[in-house]
Amino acid sequence: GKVRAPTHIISTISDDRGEEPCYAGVPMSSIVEQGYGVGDVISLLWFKRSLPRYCTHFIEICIMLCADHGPCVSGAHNTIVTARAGKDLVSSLVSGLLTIGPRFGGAIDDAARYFKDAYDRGLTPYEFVESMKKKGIRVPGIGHRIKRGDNRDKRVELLQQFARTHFPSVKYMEYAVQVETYTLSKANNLVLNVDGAIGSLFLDLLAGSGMFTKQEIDEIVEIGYLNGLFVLARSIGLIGHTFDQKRLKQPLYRHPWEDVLYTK
Ligand code: Q5B
Repeated sequence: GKVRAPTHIISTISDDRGEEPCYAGVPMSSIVEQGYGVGDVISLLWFKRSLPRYCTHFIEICIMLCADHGPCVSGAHNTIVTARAGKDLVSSLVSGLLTIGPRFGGAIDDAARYFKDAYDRGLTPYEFVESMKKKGIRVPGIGHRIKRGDNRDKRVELLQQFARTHFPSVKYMEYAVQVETYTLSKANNLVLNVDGAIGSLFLDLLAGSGMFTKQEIDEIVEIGYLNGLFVLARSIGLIGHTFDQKRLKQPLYRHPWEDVLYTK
């Protein structure tokens, strides 16, 4: 029989060999002619399937809501400083992206992991939060530098409204809200933040859409797909901040001495 030389790469998401590129088997002409959006393309390339419209719409809302949050957040600040140092677009973009992590924007996967584990094990919010405290771990998806119990994050409210209207079930989100109620009783800044809202709602999307097996959901949560939403979204804003600084011809940034505590 035929002997196939062993390949060095295995790829399952796209194919560029035919007349037109295909994403998860869907040809580019269908993507364009059938009016697919960026949420559909993410579904095909990340999840290898077409998801229902409410799911792709939710993905697009996440991308739009997280595209930027002003010049003062960690990522934008790094990008602005880098652009003002005369660096190119890619350098300015990645210097901002590199700040995304457990404290800033990159808590979505851990929020999903911890909320899922706590909910599936039937922990009360009290048991969950106090067990995290004992382990010395901050609850991912909870807490914000400027948002408060009396100044909620509008983005979180918008995501919740959309999901309550369109998702078959929002059990993980309702659990996250109960966790927030408990953490807010401890401190006013311990709100459910945008990472926690996306993390818990994506669990509801995965569990409620009927498009994923339990094993697939576990794998998605374990591998950690969801920080990708913030990375992708915030790239839009970081690119915008780079262009803004270049357009404004801003000079090299130097932090003022007065704002540094020099001490021995
Ligand atoms: N405490 C976000 O902290 C922040 C606690 C907590 C238990 C918690 C913190 C945190 C988990 C990670 C997370 C995503 C670092 C945030 C985002 C995107 C963004 C950003 C933007 C955008 C803020 C004061 C006291 C201390 C702490 C306790 C705080 N968080 N306890 N669980 N989660 N959250 N990140 O204000 O007794 O005094 O020692 O790590 O979900 O990144 O807009 O800026 O779109 O760009 O610096 O929205 O919450 O508070 O560190 O002074 O803590 O609260 O242990 O207690 P802060 P700290 P104590 S969304």
